[in-house]
Amino acid sequence: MKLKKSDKIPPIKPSKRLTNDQRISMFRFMLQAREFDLAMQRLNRQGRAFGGVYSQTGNEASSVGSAFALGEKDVLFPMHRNIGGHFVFGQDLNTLMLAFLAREGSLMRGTDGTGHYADVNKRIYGNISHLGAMIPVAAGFVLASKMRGENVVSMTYIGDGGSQTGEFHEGMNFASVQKLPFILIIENNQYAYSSPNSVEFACKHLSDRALGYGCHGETIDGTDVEIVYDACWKAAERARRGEGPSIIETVTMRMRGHAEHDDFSYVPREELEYWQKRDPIDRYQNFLLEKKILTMDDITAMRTTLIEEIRAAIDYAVELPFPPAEEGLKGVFVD
Ligand SMILES: Cc1ncc(C[n+]2csc(CCOP(=O)(O)OP(=O)(O)O)c2C)c(N)n1
Ligand SMILES: [Mg+2]
Repeated sequence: MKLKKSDKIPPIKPSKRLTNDQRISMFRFMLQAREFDLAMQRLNRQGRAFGGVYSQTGNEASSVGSAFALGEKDVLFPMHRNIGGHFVFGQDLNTLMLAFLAREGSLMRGTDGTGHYADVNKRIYGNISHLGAMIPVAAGFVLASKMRGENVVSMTYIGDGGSQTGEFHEGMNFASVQKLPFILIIENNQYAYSSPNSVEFACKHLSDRALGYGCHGETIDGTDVEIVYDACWKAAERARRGEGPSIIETVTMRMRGHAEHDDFSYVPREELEYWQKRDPIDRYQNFLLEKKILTMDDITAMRTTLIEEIRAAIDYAVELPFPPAEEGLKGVFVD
């Protein structure tokens, strides 16, 4: 992206719909997501978490603000940078750690460590794929619930890169024609692997495509959690009123490589510095301190507790065995 160096970092735009308790809750989920992410990076370097470890640093406001806006019957199809949404939907640390460390008996039976699980009791139905496959499935989910007379909203995510796939078009068109209660968050984090936005698409905003589908579309600051919450809350209300789907593009930055094996040397350092100043957690922390909703002591205590909880989950998971190799063949071939 072209960096506008003169740009001042705007203050957080408070949502009229949030209580201070909800604000503290969102902040806690964001902090939890960040600390979980840092722990996964360390575990990867220690050789204890292998396969793809996809950092979601920079994505906390998009992930937490969007999931937080959903109601208690709504369903979530999170993607690889949406650990915050798992926490918002009540997933517990031990279950997540077991899954991410690919242990026997975990939600993915230890066959994968990148969060490709569904936990139906928690209304979490992803991550099916990074590249568009969740759009038709999440749309189909609410088609089924609509036919049963239920008023459920589904939400899923796609990256700037994934937005260029066929399933994006097919899923969005279908959801719009059927006026389904569906919300698509496009997390535009500037890169798809090593490809910057400039070689991915030629339209100005990815949400402009909504015009072609005949649904709602908007592009918002993906580093302001209250803006994300507000846009998604309104999208869910429209969906419940039968007004069909919304495409919400949250603009943010992938602050590390595609996954931990990638040193992201192709990302100009000035670009990272620009976004570093817009860190979603720092921005929200400053807001909460300024508004005297939290003190620095509260935040330090919150962070310490979260780190201790994550450490306890790691201690729990690393003691447990990996699955036997034959487990990898189950569910692949007909018995
Ligand atoms: C069919 C297919 N091709 C390639 C990949 C590898 N892959 C996974 S994510 C990704 C890039 C996704 O970029 P984007 O949609 O911008 O999401 P981000 O990782 O930036 O969050 C690629 C190439 C894949 N999973 N499936
Ligand atoms: Mg991307």
